[in-house]
Amino acid sequence: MHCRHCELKAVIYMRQHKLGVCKTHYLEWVLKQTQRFINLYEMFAETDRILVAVSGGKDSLALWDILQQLGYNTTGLYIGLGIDEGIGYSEESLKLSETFAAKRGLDLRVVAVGQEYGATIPEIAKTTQRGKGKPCSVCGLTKRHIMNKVARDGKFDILVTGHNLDDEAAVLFGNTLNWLSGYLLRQGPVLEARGGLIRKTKPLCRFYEREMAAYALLRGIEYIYEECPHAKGAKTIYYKELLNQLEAERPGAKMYFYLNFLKAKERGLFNTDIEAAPQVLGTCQSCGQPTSAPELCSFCRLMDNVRRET
Ligand code: Q46
Ligand code: ZN
Ligand code: ZN
Repeated sequence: MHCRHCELKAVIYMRQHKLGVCKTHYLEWVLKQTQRFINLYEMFAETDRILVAVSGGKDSLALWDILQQLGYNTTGLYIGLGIDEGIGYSEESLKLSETFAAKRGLDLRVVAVGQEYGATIPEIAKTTQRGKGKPCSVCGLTKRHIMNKVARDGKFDILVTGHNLDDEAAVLFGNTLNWLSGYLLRQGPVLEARGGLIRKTKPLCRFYEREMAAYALLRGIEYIYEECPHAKGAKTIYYKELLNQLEAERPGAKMYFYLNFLKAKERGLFNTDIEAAPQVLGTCQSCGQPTSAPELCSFCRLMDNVRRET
């Protein structure tokens, strides 16, 4: 098959767009599309200072690469979780993130949870009730806490993450299956700042996962292929598989599922007056970050627990 725009062979065919393109036109298409989404959802401005959450995976590194090419002012943030599990997951992903930043002369901030807070994610998980089973809930809580802290301390305007369409569709599927209206209301390409929580956006939310894998490959980005070992068996992975089956039968199903959800939200399908009423946020007496709890935020309560148990 030939590229739609030139005589060269197409390197990728996107069934949902009925579009096949060569390497040059694909890379150009990704940049243009990302800029279009940034404008469409009013994600950020040229002058904004952007903090990019990077994990060493294809999506976050591709996102950083795209934003740099588009000329945005970016700084990376890598959070060292201390997850090894025989494959040296954290060590390897840090190395790849550092190499990526060094090659492009970009600024990467690294926060190692173990050094900063005296216990790694698996250690925190072991010592707390919350960590029974998978460490994912303490991991998620810790990452959100650190991302917000670094963004606030560094006076960044916005935090961006590399979530792609497959991620968003899977989360949407889970939220819809359970009709979690609060989560449904908060899901979208932009999460506005409120009460000390930094504004967040997902510039890749309309790209399929395979499109980002192709982008990373064609740009020669070295990323960690392995998923975090704790991702195995996660519900979102199961939902992704189900959605992929649907997509195989009906190209574009994933994309329309997500886009039509965004349209429905815009039209006020959900009762935003009741559901979206922002929780009143107070300030944590220990770390100064926003919290809906009376004294300490959930991260500080978690770390208090860890200190008591160790
Ligand atoms: S939450 Fe769980 Fe992920 Fe943390 S422990 Fe690994 S799988 S990294 S997105
Ligand atoms: Zn071409
Ligand atoms: Zn706190």
